[in-house]
Amino acid sequence: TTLGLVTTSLALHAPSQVAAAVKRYANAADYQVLIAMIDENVNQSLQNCINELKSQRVDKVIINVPLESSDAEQIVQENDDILCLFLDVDPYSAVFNVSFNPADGTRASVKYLYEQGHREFALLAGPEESVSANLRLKSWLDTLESYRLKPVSVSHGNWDAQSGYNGVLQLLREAPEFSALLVGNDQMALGVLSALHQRGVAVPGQISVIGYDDTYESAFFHPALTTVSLDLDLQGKEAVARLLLASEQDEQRSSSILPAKLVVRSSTG
Ligand code: NPF
Repeated sequence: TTLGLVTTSLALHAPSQVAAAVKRYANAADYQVLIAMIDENVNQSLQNCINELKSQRVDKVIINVPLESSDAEQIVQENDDILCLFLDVDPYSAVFNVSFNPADGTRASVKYLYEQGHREFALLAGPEESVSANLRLKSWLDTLESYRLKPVSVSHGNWDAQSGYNGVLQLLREAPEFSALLVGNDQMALGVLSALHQRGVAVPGQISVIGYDDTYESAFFHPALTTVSLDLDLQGKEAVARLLLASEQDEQRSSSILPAKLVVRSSTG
């Protein structure tokens, strides 16, 4: 009757949207949700969160914390009294997970910009310790390479708007020769749009910007953000459904990879 959710900071739009969906779908199935939020991805504190949930008699938990496959496998091994489903691991890892295809939306973004005539790409990825940020970055690089292109610059933010704001200003200072900017999530893209506006750089006239996530607010940015749309509500729904169906038998733990697709709005041209 009670599900656990361990999540990274709910100050971040994407995880908060997933948490809202998990709660809604769990409640609809007559389950309560206990949320444990951790700020840093330290294995110890993840284990503390799991222990906290166990002490409240939770025996199924959704973990939306970035984990390398080996770390996720270790968590599973060390917690055989609680069933874990992961949301931020490599989709092809062996653990029970519901995650997004990291390649389809990123490929579509690069292809779209290439066909619009762009050849000078800058990349502003999410944090280096994030699994999903790295998978998105790798796919951007692979796709650029398939067009025989190398990015003019690669840098990292920490997912929040301030880091996007600072990140693009640094790009403009250090390697300003780009006409297209791919950003690791929409919240950083919000900061990017703000900084470019302040510097009088036209979007998309001088620089085209593509975000990632398509959170609820992204269509209301100015200009409305072109982005890779993840159905975060569906991720929450699938996670709850699969966790409730799964028993301790392995056969019922089927993972699922959800599609991501490019949504073209007004920040690209
Ligand atoms: C994250 C994770 C933490 C903070 C921001 C984002 N983001 O903006 O995308 O990535 C994704 C996960 O990879 C994805 O599976 C999903 O859980 C989403 C909420 O967070």
